[in-house]
Amino acid sequence: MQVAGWFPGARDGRADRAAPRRGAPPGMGRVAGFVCAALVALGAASSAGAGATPQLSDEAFEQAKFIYFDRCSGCHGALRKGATGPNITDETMTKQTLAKLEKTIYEGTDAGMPGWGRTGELTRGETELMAKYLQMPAPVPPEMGLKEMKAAHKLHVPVAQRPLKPLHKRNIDNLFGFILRDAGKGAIIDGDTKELMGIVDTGFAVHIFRASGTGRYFYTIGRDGKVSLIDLYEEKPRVVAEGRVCLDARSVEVSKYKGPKGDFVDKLAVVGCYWPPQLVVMDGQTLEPLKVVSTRSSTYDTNEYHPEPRVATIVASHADPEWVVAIKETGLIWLVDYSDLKNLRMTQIEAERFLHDGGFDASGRYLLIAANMRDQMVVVDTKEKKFVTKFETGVKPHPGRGANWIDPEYGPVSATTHLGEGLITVFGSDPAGHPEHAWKIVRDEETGGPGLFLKTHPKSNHIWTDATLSKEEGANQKICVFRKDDFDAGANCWKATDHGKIVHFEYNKAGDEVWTSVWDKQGEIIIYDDKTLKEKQRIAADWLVTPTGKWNVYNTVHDIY
Ligand code: DHE
Repeated sequence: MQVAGWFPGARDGRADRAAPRRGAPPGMGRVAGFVCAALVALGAASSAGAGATPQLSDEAFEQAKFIYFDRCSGCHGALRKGATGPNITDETMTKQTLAKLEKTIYEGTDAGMPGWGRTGELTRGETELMAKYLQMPAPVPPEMGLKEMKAAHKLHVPVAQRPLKPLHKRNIDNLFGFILRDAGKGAIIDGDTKELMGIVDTGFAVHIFRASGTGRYFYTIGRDGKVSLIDLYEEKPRVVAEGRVCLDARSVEVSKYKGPKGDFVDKLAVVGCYWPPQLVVMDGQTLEPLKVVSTRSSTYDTNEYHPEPRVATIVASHADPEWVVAIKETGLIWLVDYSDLKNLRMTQIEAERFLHDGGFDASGRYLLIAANMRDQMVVVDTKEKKFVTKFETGVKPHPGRGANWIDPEYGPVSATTHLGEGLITVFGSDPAGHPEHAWKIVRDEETGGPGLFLKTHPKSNHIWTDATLSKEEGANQKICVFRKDDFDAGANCWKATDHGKIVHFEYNKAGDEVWTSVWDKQGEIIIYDDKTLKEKQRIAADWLVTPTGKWNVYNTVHDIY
């Protein structure tokens, strides 16, 4: 089976989201919604029996395969065995009628699945196609090893030819990397002047940016497994190396450790793949692929083999030369020691299924990560390399990297918002100084609706939340902000846009401005004064195609959130 070409639109690793595929009906180029909180009703068996297995032409099958990859596999997995969304293998799906499946796909469910037709993202024809596709056996995507990765690797600028110091006078610490999701591009913006420094080609529906330990480089990972290395020393930021190490991916991280065990800053990078389920270690300066580690193993609780344990969050430990890697389907946290790749050591910590997103507490010692389908937050001690605890918060916690601050009554706390309800939950996160509150919920408040992200900064009195997933009219266009010194007063909410939806926040380096995105085909960036909550600037431009996530160099290097 061919690796290149498995997913149409991702053929050469330079997928152009705006260009419809062969045979793709209009609409395939539109803004993709949040795929995650997904097809729950599809998992429920219906008493209505189904007919014979549907047949599709090769072209229709390819089209359905791509739609599945683009919209569904994030939640249900390439093999459709379920994770954030339920199992939707053909055995389960043929227990339902095509009409029922179409209704669910088109209308969505109360359990959180977007109505793909209702929101205008799938046509009636595409919905019918997908219902049929789900009743057919899931095609198994090909594997990908070092040979294929080496073939896809491109070193555009060898290290020796890169500038020794910045070729501009900008403040690198305050640069922002912005995702232009459906354009398959990333924008670098000067946080001081608000000028666009440049736009670079990244992967299809690029998912996150990470800054290197020195802050000189940004790494990006596309949903198609394309990884790009962007040099911020250049006058116009440019991709100096790129590669393709998976067919489906969401995470990339760098080696950040410097201490008695060595200096690994900017030495290595790692990509976490959804498919094939594996970790890929690369040279941090060239992206040359070095080592592939499969994540296929057994679930932490039932000890059953899982063929598709996907890599969710990866963070670089501050305690040791290790990556902290969340393996979604097995519910394990791996601490992968990158100091000796030939004799790879790893600690496997039993946590919870299905691990998704998270970040550090303020001390940088504890990983706080959501097991969102079990409604739990999990705490792992990266210094002692041990599971600490897990506790229920609300319906499908989703902290992004999270938010840490000092509560006037409870001391250092951390928080999460939720995909399944408009709720922010605050819990103690200082076991040394405030053991009585550690890992216990100390406050909660309503937000503007089910959301994706929250953010704060040590210098700010505010916590910002979105309601991107809310189905209530206009709610996903609002921002709700809480005060640290008066949290119980509830949120101050306002409508920030009359088009698209608000998603994700990031502070500037000084911690006095907050940047957010209007996620729309023709999107915007809104910059707020954090003290007054007044809008300072709104950037609207042709190049702002579906802006989603954004990262400030300094805050990303230092895990400030
Ligand atoms: Fe994300 C982080 C997976 C849908 C925007 N997203 C992450 C991480 C994972 C993940 C594993 C953590 C990476 C890390 O820290 O190493 N996201 C998934 C999915 O599987 C899911 C649910 C479905 C899918 O098919 O992709 C999904 N995510 C979305 C979106 O729809 C969003 C809103 C827009 C998009 O680009 O598709 C989106 N995800 C983000 C952002 C972050 C993220 C902005 C980083 C948050 C941060 O502050 O670091």
